[in-house]
Amino acid sequence: MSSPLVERIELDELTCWRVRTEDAELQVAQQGAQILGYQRDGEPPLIWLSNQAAYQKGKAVRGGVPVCWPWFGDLRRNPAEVQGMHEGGPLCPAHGLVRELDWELLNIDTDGPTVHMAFAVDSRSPLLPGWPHAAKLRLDIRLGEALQVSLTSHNLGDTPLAISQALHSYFAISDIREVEVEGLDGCPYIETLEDWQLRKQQGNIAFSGETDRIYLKTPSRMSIVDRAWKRRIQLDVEGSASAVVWNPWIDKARRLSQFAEDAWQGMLCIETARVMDDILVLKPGEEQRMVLNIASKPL
Ligand code: TA6
Repeated sequence: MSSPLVERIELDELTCWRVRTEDAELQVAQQGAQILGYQRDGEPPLIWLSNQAAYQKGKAVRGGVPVCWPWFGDLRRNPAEVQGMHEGGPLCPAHGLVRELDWELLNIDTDGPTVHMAFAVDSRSPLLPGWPHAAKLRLDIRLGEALQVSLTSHNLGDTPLAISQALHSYFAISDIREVEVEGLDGCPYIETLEDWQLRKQQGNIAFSGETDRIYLKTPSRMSIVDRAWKRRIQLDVEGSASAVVWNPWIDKARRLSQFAEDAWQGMLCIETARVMDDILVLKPGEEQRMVLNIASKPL
């Protein structure tokens, strides 16, 4: 059994790490503590990364697992408590303020065949524009037989914090027209493409057009069933009861940066989240963790 190898690499403007264990490889960028790639030997990648990805300071890389925090999506579409944390002003980017920041690498350690990396960002340094609150955000990545990603929010201030967040995971699939998402049957969801109407999922999710849904009261396990690649990407979560399911399809794909015209066919976002009626409300001193475990199972 060879011991894991961790090497620091530069991808254009970004400092990254490549982690090699006995049967898998992972790449992570210091910017956003963003997982850029994850692949297990002998199978296609599990995490999708755009073949037009740009590795530039201050610009989110298309693909991987961007961290959306301290709000998800358009701040104006968030619950009032989350909106109220922002003091207004022009800087209000989609998906919050941390995916384009360099996070601090806290440590890299190995435990036998498993590698653990920990990153953190402190909202007081650098100050997050328009969000004047004291909080610490930590991302723990554990690569072993599966990939575990934990996002921990810690309220360091003396007033409550209301946060929406997501691990905006892009998964690699054979063909969006052939895969299904299992596990969300019966869950309510917000259909963001049709006036944010509330609907209810019937059976597995299949895809035949642009899909951008916020699922609520979600279970602890959901899967992408990919028969062509003879695998199930199994997602087990803790500390989350909401998830976003997104594929841009043809027309929106043309409007996305760092996104080839046909890239919509080979990717699917299942985003482990705390959004809408599932936002994070942290009392002073409180911390809460959201955990995503990504496993590949043969079909
Ligand atoms: O999570 C789904 C979504 O909000 C989509 O509406 C789309 O905008 C996607 O995120 C990508 O957002 P980004 O800012 O990374 O281009």
